[in-house]
Amino acid sequence: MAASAKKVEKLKESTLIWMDGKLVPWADAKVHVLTHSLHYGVAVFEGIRCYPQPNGGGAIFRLREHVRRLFESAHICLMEMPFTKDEVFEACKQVMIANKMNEGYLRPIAYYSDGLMGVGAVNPVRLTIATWFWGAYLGEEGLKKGIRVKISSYTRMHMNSDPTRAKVTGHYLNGVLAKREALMAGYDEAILLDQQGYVAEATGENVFIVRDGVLYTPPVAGGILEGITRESIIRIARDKNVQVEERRFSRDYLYCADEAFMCGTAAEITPVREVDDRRIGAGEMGPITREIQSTFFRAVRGLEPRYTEWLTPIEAPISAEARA
Ligand code: PPE
Repeated sequence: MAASAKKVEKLKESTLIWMDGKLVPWADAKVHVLTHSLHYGVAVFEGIRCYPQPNGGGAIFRLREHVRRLFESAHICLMEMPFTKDEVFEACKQVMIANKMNEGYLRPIAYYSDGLMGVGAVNPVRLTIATWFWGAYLGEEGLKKGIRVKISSYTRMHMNSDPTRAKVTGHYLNGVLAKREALMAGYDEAILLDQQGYVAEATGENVFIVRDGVLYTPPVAGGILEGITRESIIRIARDKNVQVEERRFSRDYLYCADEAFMCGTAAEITPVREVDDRRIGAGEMGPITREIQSTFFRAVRGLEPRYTEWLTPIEAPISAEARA
């Protein structure tokens, strides 16, 4: 069965959702049907992962950077956030603690609530933070063996039509159409080209390729989302003395890569074994991808001292004496 079929499972609910400063039961976290953002697609959001740590607690990966990007997305969309960055930072931790979870995916979303209708209406902004358990986004098998990808017939939107730097719900029409097209054609994921025809990104991931030992990824200036996982990978690779170049490349260059992978908070680091029915490298996870993926998974789980600055513990670490 295609890896895509596994994704239609029910969401693994948590108990409480943070809504405008209060924790409410999952089933009560509702909005009005005339919520402005539902009609016009202007809501800014983040996807953040919390991973279990060696002390039994959990830690949120690169929380500061995610909160910063949430506020930048709001700034780009002229949306006034009703809470400060510090409050959102603390609220994300609080959601994990309140749900007694040390592992999960956090989804903060700020949106225009109901009140007035019309494109020009500016309703009060509301903020919600939910969490649920999300396993391997592109399938466990995909994570180990790699996925099959299709270059989409949809083009990534131009940064002057939609500010691609912002993580806005409305952008995801482009992603949803590309993803569904790819799934219906029997692939696991789509890669979109930019307005000039160069590789941009996938529907929820940034793209990397390896050729002759060098890592290449499209530059942020090309109108992609500046992924936080992407940035972490660049740092991990350079720390391993792997050369990284942010450079545009075409789809045929991608076909001829030695290795390819995609990365994102949800997808983590997922190897690509085939693009448009062309085998990439040996058709399995390549050695550089494996090395980076393994360091990344150790880093998020608190096993790489060099990267502990990326982790925000959700509660005070339990000392060895206290655990004994
Ligand atoms: N590009 C896009 C278009 C994108 O949506 C994501 C994240 C990335 C790149 C990678 O960004 P980062 O998570 O900072 O490394 N996609 C989120 C949404 C997935 C979903 O289905 O919802 C995510 O991974 O959380």
